[in-house]
Amino acid sequence: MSTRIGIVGMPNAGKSSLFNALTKAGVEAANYPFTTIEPNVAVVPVHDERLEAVAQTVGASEIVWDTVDFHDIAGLVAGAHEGEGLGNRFLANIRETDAIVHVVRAHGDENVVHPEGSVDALRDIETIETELVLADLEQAERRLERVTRQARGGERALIAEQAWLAQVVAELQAGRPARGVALSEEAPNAARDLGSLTAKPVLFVANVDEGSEEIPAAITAHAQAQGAGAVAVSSRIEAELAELEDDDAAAMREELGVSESGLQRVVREAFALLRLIAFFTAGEAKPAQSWHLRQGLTAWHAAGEIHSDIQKGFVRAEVIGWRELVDAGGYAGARERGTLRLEGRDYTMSDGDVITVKFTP
Ligand SMILES: Nc1nc2c(ncn2[C@@H]2O[C@H](COP(=O)(O)OP(=O)(O)O)[C@@H](O)[C@H]2O)c(=O)[nH]1
Ligand SMILES: [Mg+2]
Repeated sequence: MSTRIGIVGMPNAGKSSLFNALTKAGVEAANYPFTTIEPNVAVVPVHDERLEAVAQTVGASEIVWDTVDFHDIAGLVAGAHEGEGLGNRFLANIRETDAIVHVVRAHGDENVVHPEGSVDALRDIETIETELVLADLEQAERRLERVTRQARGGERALIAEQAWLAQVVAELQAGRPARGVALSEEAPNAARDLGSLTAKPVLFVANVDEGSEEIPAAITAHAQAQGAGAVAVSSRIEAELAELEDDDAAAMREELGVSESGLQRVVREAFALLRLIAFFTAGEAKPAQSWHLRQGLTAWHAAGEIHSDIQKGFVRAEVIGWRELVDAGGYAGARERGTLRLEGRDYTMSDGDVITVKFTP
């Protein structure tokens, strides 16, 4: 399943500009496997040079990139948890995402109105975080009430969940995010069932002045204190660059002193945050494809990413690192060299593995 990321931030922070740049990147890239795009969902292919090398080596018919869905979530203002503005709908939208990108205004363009009248990154971050905490608190209190009632029956898992929820409520009441409360071993699904917003990984995107790539120190410090990531981009420039042809965009980047695509940086940092590794499938005259998987998962999980039938019928997997495959000039060469390995379902996947799953249909 593709990874889902919600973009949040104050009004006018630059969310939609970032989103438009992402959308444009998605539409322009060849071979992206989804055809229906909701107006506030950008499907962004995750470019990976390793797959290009693999595809060429094995003579693949085409390349199909794995994608990330970015959701532009409008309407987060102070009071959103009480349903101000589009509040509640917006909150329901981010509950379903895997991670949050928090866009923070850090550029000083006076032509862009700030809802609070001045640019202050930390104040803005705290406004948004407070809304998320309050929304979670409401949800956690409601769930605690319900689970407390259910736990009267004496079931151990429910008693454990009740205790865990009480801790979460206390943490949120103190104004702190839910991710600070350790998961409960006796109630392993409690966190998933609560679906708290403040337990999701966060990437701060500092929307900086054109030509700058520096993350303001206050944002770096705040991100570090939370175990969150941070990158700097200029949303407006990225949106403008996305309108240009590749060559023109590269030339303009050079002129501005902006190195790599800010969008690629956002995608890469988001993936690092989610601890995802990439793996590939590729064969002669077939599409070469990239996929993503949580670090530490197995060949069996990888099979499930590709297709549930392939996972169900899993027999064994042929696995090789992308570099070895390229060095050997293809599968036949790799077999001769003995670098193509047979692995069982419990094999832990590595970043850059190329896998062929043998399965019984
Ligand atoms: N100077 C400058 N203006 C920006 C930048 N990013 C966004 N803006 C402008 O700020 C305004 C609000 O941006 P938008 O992306 O719609 O914000 P949203 O409300 O968070 O979706 C628009 O007029 C944008 O053109 C930026 O990096 N630099
Ligand atoms: Mg917007």
